[in-house]
Amino acid sequence: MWVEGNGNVIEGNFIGTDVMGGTAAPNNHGVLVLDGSDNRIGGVNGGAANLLSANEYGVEIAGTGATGNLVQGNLIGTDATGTLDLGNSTGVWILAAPSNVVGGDTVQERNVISGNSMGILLQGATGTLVQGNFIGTDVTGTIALGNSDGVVIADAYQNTIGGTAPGAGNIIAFNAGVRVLAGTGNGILSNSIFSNAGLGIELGIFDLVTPNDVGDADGGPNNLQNFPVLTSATGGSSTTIAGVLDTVANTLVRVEFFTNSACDTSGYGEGETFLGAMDVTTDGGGHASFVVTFPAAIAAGEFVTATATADNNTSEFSQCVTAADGASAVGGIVEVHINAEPLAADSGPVTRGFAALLAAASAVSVALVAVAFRARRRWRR
Ligand SMILES: [Ca+2]
Ligand SMILES: [Ca+2]
Ligand SMILES: [Ca+2]
Repeated sequence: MWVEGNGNVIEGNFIGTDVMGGTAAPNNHGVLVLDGSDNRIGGVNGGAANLLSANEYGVEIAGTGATGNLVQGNLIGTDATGTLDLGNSTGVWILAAPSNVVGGDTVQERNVISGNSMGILLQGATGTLVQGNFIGTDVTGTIALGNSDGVVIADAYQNTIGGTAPGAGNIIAFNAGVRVLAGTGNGILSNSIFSNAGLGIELGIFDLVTPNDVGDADGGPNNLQNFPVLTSATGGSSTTIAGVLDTVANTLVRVEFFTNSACDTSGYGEGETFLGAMDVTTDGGGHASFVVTFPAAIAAGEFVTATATADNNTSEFSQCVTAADGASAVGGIVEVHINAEPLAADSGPVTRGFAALLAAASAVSVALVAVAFRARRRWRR
C-alpha cells in the first residue's frame, strides 16, 4: 500500500498474509508512507489493528514530508493470533522522516513488533517516539518471539525509545537489544530490556561495553555518554542504591535504575524492571554521587543496574551490582570496615579512627557491614 497523501486511515487489514492471517503472502512493502503526513496506520478502536507480516518491509515511513504519522495497535511480524513468527525483513523503518509515532503510552496504542529480522530501524529519522510496544515478545508480553535486531538507530537524532510518562516504556526482549550505531540525542527511557543476545543498550557497532572516559569528552553514538557506577544496592522492604557518575561538568543527568533476575554475560545490564529515576547534577569536576531509596522491595541476590541520560543521550547499562539483604541493617548494628578490617570498638570516636587510618594508608576502602539485628537499638550521638 503506497501513501503519498495526508490524513489517511489504514486499518483492519491483513497485509502480507492469507485471509486467515497464518500463512505468508508477501509484498515488498506492507505500507509505504512517502512524504505524506498525519496518516494513521492502525488505531486504538476495536478492529483498527492491521496485521503487517511476511513482507520485506512491514511499514516504511520515508521522506522529510512524512511527519505526524501514527503506527498504533498493530501486529507487525506475527500471525493473526500474535503468537507465531511470520516476520517481515524489517518491521518498521523510519527513513529520513521527522516526528512520527510508533505506539503510545496506552495499552490500545501498543504494537507487537516481533519475529522480524529487524524490529525497528530509525535511519536518518528525527523526533520519533517509540513507546509502549512489545518488541520481541508475543502478544502477552511474556513469551519469546524475538526479532534478530530489536531497535537499531542509525544516524538518527533526538528520537525517544520509551519515555518518562507512565506506560511509555517498551518491552524489548529476546532480540539483540537497542543499538545506537550513529546519531545523538536518542533517549532510551524506562523500558523493560532483558534476555537480549547482545548488550541491552549498545552504543557503537558491536564494540560491546564502551568504557567510561575521564570527563566524558568522547564523541560518537549518543556522545558515548558515560554510564553510572553503582557501589551498592540493599534490598529488603525497600531498595537503597548508591553510586557515582562522572561525566561532563555542571550537567543535569537523569539516572534510571532497574532490577534484574539475571545479569548480562558481559556483567553490564540489562534493565528488566524499571525501578525509578532520579535527577543529579554534576559538579564543576563532572562528578556526582547519589543515594536513592525506592519503596519497591528487591530480594537479596537480584541484580541492580542503571543508565545515565543527559540531553536525551542515554548511556549503555552500568555494571550489575548484587542486592544485599537489608534485613539485618534495619535498626541494627553496622560496623565500619576500613581496608576490609573492622574498626576496633575501643578505638574511640569514629572520626579519630578514620583520621588515623587515613593518615597511615595510601589506598583506602571503606565499607559498612551489617553485623547484627537489634530492633530496639538506637544510635546515640
Ligand atoms: Ca559499545
Ligand atoms: Ca564516554
Ligand atoms: Ca561523551
